[in-house]
Amino acid sequence: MRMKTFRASTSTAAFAKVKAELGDEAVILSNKTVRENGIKCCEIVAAVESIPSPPHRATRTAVVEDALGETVGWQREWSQIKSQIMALMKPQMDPDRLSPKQKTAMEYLEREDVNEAVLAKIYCSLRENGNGSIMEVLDPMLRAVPFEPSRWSNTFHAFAGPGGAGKTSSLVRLALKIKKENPGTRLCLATADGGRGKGRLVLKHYAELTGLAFREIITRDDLALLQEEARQFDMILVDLPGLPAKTSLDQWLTLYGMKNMKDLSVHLVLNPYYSPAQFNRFVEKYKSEQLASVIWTKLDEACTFGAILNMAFASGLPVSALSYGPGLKNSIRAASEEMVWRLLFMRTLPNGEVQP
Ligand SMILES: Nc1nc2c(ncn2[C@@H]2O[C@H](COP(=O)(O)OP(=O)(O)OP(=O)(O)O)[C@@H](O)[C@H]2O)c(=O)[nH]1
Ligand SMILES: [Mg+2]
Repeated sequence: MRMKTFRASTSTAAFAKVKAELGDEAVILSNKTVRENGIKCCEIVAAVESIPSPPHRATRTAVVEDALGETVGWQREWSQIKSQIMALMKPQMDPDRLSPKQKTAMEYLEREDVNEAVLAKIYCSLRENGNGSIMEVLDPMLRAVPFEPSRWSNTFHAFAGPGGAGKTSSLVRLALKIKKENPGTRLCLATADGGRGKGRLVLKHYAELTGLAFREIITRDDLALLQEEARQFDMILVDLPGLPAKTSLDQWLTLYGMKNMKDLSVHLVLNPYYSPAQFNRFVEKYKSEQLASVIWTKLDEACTFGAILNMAFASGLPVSALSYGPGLKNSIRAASEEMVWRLLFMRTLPNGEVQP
């Protein structure tokens, strides 16, 4: 067995070093916060049975064969099965069997990039409902739980999502909004994004400016300390980093001791204009029992909004907030279902502006 100690400014960075040097088979023996030249950092002791052998197949054909042979075969199979089901369904989905109004609504949703799985579900429900309105069918498919302290009982709220999605901005905007609307709310802003200076500084800056508490989570020790103080706060908003390519949300939560925290809701921050393949990837990467809502950002930069319905259908999660501008002021709203339907059917942002 080979054992080695790794140090880095955050758990994520230290864990990345472990993976790079010892591979996926490495066993973590300890993970703690230590001081190096007076600065807090993360120290991981990891061990591996044997040193992983480097990849040896180097020709282009070999690389392609390896890739086709080993990558998550079941995922590929599943997506093939899904597309076959859709292909079988499509001829059954005869638009002429719908009322003219229903047909127009379906065509509209298709233009808005609502995907085939959702369209098939809507079609089947419309057929079952006879001449019912499309809203009767759509209503149960989408929920909103506004991001307001009274609507969320957990103390810890982590903001997760792809790099640059708008996690830090949404967190700060929602904190400022809550502070303004309910000045008595005891808020704490926490960053687990220590490796990326900017997000941490933004959070610290706004916490200082508005007199909110600010905490830094570098390892699970810091989280444990914050849990001890949690009773002082009504809400602790935690800014997470964009996760490394091969790390899932659950793996990251486990690393930081957040996996089984009962008092934690994770909100997934997304933009509506990622490709369908990326959305599928995100559903896999971020699926977690603690995932509680989706926050949609950069709505002002999108030209279709079907992704919001697609995601609601794929994940079953409610929408909690909508962000629609680059500035801090008047650029986020706690979500309501009406706001989402206005986006989807009228391309109207929550501030009333209509997208071209
Ligand atoms: N137009 C527009 N820009 C936004 C919106 N929300 C965030 N941004 C911008 O998007 C950029 C990235 O936002 P961040 O909040 O730093 O994103 P992040 O997810 O925290 O990024 P990382 O921590 O680096 O992964 C910033 O320039 C924000 O101003 C929005 O609703 N509309
Ligand atoms: Mg950030």
